Amino acid sequence: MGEEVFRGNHIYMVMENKKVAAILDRVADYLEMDGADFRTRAYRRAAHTVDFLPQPIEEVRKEGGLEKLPGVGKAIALKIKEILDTGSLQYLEDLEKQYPVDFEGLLLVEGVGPKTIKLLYQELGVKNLADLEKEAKSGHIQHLRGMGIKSEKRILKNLEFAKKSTGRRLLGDIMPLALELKEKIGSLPEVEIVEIAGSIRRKKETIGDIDVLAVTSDPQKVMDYFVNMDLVGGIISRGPSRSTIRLKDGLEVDLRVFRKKEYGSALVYFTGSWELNVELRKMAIGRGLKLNEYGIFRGEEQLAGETEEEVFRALGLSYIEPELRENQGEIEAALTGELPKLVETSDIKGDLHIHTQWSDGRSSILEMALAAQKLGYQYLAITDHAHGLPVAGGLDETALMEQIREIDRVNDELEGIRVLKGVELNIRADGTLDIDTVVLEELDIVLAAIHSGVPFLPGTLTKIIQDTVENEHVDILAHPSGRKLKKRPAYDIDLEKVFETAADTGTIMEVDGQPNRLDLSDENIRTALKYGCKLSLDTDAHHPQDLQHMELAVFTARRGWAEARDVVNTLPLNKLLKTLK
Ligand code: DGT
Ligand code: CA
Ligand code: CA
Repeated sequence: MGEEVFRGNHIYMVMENKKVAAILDRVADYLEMDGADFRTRAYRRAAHTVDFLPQPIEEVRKEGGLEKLPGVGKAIALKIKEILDTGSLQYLEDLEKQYPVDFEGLLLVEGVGPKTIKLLYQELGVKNLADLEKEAKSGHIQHLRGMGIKSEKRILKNLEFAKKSTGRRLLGDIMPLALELKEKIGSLPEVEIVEIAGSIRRKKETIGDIDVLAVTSDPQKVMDYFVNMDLVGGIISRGPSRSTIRLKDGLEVDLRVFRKKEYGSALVYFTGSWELNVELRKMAIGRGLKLNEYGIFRGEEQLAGETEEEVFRALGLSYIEPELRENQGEIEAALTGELPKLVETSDIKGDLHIHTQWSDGRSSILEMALAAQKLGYQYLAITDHAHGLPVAGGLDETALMEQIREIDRVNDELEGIRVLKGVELNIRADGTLDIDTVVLEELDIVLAAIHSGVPFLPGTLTKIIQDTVENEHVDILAHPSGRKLKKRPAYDIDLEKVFETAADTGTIMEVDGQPNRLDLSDENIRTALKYGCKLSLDTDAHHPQDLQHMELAVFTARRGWAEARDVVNTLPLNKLLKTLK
């Protein structure tokens, strides 16, 4: 199963596409300083298209296809060509000169967007996180137009959070890059085996660095290749069996080479976690053995080492999936044969949280349905935002009824997949939902969620969520904790109380697979399952390509010890419909 990540056709020229996308996105950030308008949206849309392109952007350009890409017109196509030719964009450099601020850093702070950055720069000269902290602490921000004591306090709190997570990257962002590296190194004829280890293999939500293991007949040649790849920004160390490089975007990559008979023990060791390694080593010592990255030894004799299975077996353990290797009970379960049979991507039969152009998505209902069909799904639920969420252009009752009729038409057109009628309700500060129950009764599925910007009274949130979960129309609580990775912690909710109510009422807890959400978290999932909750693994897709994020939801669920039977969207359509309220 460790190899599951590397399945699929992810092998694109991630770096170059990402770079172009990042530049276009940054232009959008600058334009948004004066408020979002059609230009901002055009650059955002183009950036998104390039980011998800299934082939190198250079290739598209050679085929003369730039202007045919969704969201890319003449003007932006010219800008893309300039980036491909020169590696930068004059237009962006001019904007940067006008506002010399650390956008990247400042945007990490939840509640600080381009407009606020402009205000802070013009009024207080804030250029970076350090300036921001200084001005917030000395109480200057509360006096700015549109700000107050509350927003100043919130900035300070979110700033602390952002500072803590700097340096780590999102699994969803790094995974494609790791795959590309694996592909590159694996393409050398001298390389017999190559694998990504470390936190990426354990599918941790954030990643410190990339750890690569290889078995090769010619370490020298492989190391040569590794430190000279075009992605490399600098060499930190270089040796015959281990080298460390820094990629151009700052991320570090370790490559270690081993002999084939050591590979399994090396993989166990460098997959970690550290905490698990310590326990395994103790177990070995308890049996009069020695365990390290080269194998399990009795005296000088290697008893096991070539495969992970034989290393675990030598310690009396059954195979432990990488996602479970956190020393949180998996050793005990492996000793007694009680490890869970973890849910897999191939178990998933549909996606229950999808947005379209009807609210803030980018594609039509039909486009999303066809994309879901390509993944082999039996169903998908269209769950656009309801109108209580003004930023997302949500639907009112009339629009929702119209969408229901449109879904009927789409279903008539399609065969082999069913589009379910749904909505993502917004939970208001008084606990009410933003669509009339008469209309809710017309739907197959109802999601409810809290969204940022709703002014809940302190201490009321847990009760409001519990009431929502009890609501006879609400099937799924979407992204229950409300966290945004690297941006903001979970809302102040007693999730255990929510799980208890959810288990009682049969309300499903979502695992939202957006790369910056992964909400519920692995830890929350384990707790929810202990309470007897069911899960729904969703993507919250706003674009057909986002449907790929199902993998991230599955990884997170696996880290939470979830089995297929815990997950409602592993059910075939008829059984799923019976499970919904
Ligand atoms: P990261 O990179 O912070 O996301 O987390 P990891 O788990 O990938 O950590 P990393 O890259 O420092 O090391 C990879 C694995 O190698 C780690 O999970 C455990 C193992 N490891 C490395 N050095 C040691 C060590 O000195 N002792 C033990 N017990 N394990 C080690
Ligand atoms: Ca690592
Ligand atoms: Ca490392």
